[in-house]
Amino acid sequence: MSTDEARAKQEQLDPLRDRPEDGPLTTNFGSRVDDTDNSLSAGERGPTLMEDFHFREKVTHFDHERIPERVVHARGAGAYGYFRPYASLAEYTKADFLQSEDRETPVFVRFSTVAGSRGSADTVRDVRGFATKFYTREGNYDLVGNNFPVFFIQDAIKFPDFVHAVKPEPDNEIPQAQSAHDTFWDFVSLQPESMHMVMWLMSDRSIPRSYRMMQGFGVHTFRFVNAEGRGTFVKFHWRPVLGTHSLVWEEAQTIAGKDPDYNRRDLWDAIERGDYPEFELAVQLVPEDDEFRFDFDLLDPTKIIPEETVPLRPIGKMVLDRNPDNFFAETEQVAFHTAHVVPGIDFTNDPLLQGRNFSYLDTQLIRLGGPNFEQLPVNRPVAQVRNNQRDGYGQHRIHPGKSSYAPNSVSGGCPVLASPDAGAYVHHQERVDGVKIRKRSESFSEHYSQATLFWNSMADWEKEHIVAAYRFELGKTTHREIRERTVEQLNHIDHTLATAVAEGIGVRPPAEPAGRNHGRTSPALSLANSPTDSIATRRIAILVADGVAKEQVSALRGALSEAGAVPEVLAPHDGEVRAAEGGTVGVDRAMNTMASVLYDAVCVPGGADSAGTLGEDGLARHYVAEAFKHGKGVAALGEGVGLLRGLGLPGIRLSGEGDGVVDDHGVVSSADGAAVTDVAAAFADVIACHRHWDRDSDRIVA
Ligand code: HDE
Repeated sequence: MSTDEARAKQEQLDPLRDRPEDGPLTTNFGSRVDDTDNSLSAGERGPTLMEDFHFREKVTHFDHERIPERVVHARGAGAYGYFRPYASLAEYTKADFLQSEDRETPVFVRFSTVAGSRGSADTVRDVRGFATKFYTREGNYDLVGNNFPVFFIQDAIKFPDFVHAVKPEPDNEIPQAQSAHDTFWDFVSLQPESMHMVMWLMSDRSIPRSYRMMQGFGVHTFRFVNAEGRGTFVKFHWRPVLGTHSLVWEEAQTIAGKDPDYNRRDLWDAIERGDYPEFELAVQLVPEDDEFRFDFDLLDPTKIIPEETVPLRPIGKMVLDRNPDNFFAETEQVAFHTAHVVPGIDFTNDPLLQGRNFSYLDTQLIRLGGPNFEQLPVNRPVAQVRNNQRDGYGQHRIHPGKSSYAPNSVSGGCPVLASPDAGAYVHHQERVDGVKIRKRSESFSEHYSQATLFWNSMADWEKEHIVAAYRFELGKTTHREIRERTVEQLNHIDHTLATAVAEGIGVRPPAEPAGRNHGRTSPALSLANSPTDSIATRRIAILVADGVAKEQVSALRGALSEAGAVPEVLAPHDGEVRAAEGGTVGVDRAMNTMASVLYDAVCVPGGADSAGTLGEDGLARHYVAEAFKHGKGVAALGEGVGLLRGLGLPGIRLSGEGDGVVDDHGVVSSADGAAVTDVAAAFADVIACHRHWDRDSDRIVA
């Protein structure tokens, strides 16, 4: 962190950190303890005594350690950091933290999955939460977003139904953290407003490679308000500096078993290494006069404003540079609330947002045990808190004086009210007329055109993945009518999509389209258009065995590290292997403790003995074949090329002797004479592309 302001939150937390080395073991009331292994008993073999206060306190506290997990977004990972605007946004908002490029605001971010329990796997097909708490000088501002820009439903009153449908089924609590089951598809197939969001869910966006490589969206249209009281509609976007990248479905499923903490670990490790995740905050601004200029309602949270219609305006950058000290105290107890706003940021009448403004406070009361959760260290604002709210479980504040009401005279009227000029929050004045009515606005009634826009904007490989995802998920449903109804819905989005899905799930394809595809696209929606210019923080497995060409390993390692990647040497066993040139090469990890799916790319250096041993080793062959199957960068040098040949990678040309460096569909191979630096450069290029989808990888058995 660079400024005092950015450090304000950590300075507040510092005195609260209890370190075990600071003194001897004590009870919770401070009495020192000389034995914590044996309970006090009547005789060595006798019963435990009630008067053993240490035993009772220790066990009672343990008995009460658990709190309810979040009803949604139960599994998450958090980090601290800071946010800094690029320039003043005073023209649009008076929010203090957006007034100057010199202002750094501390933040805490929690990323999450939605459907699974606290202990579920990270890489399930799901939406990801992206919730940011800005500890501003005017109080906490929470931007509680997701990695998709739209939502499943338009009105918060349907949220309990939606969540009941996606959660494990109530009779047997199966399946965990999956939407691939009857109740989810039953609900969404009866719910055309879900169709757009479900397209996102079936796309690779729902299996991010990393929390550091996914976008975040505020989803709703919010409102900026400037010092003159002028409102401007605003949509918030977080854009990862490393680009937006995803796993493939088979890989995600394997990772769920090999490393269920994959995304959590990735975030933690990156911050520990000093590879601080960075996200740019961008906004789409719409003048209030333009509220009705779109062919959808700005208040409808199942719609995006295409970036091509209203361009993104980058307004600042967030850097996450500190892991929490204690998962429970910080990541579990952090309490976000959409109604935590600061002057200059206001709501709109989006019915989903309006309902969220109720739900988030309500849920914290049960989850964190009462109304004083805002006093928990991670939730405490750096701004001063002063009011007449009193008592309740876990009250940490001591409020001297006689009055706890307003108006009062016994305390001289204190605490006094603030004026808007002194920073009081004043709700934006918006004229509202209407009859009391339970009715969805007509302007919310069109549900397919943006799902079509999303589909039309996908690259061919993205479309293939989407069709495969629908087939997988619907293939897990047992009610035929659910499958048929979903295909009918898809036919409103695109006929080829509906047909392709129907063919995979044993449903008769629709005879003709339900409507005409409008043909519009939004290139910004495709992952194919995400930046592919960096290999920073990519994990690369270098496979070695006894007799490896040490110089190649060092040169590869050096070049890849130089470019910011994280290469690791893996061998059939831990410790070290013998080098062809004499001496040894250190091993970072034994191959059996890791898996190819945990790396972004795999490389086999030369050395006849090493390549020969690995070529006979099923695990090593599997590493390369699986990486190939998942479209990852693969490289081999010298005799290492033999291992690739042995795998018979379909449709790939490998270099022969004297061929130099060959890059064929992201498989880099080189003969003995080629300079390692050239191989490393070609390898870096193919890794930066993230994945190579034009391979014939379906024929690979990995
Ligand atoms: Fe949430 N949501 N949500 N949600 N949500 C919760 O609050 C809710 C919605 C989001 O890391 C809960 O503290 C309703 C949209 C995130 O702690 C709960 C509706 C978006 C997180 C709740 C929505 C989100 C939550 C559960 C429909 C993206 C995790 C625990 C109207 C813009 C925050 C909690 C964290 C968590 C209610 C829909 C994002 C129950 C009623 C849309 C990132 O209050």
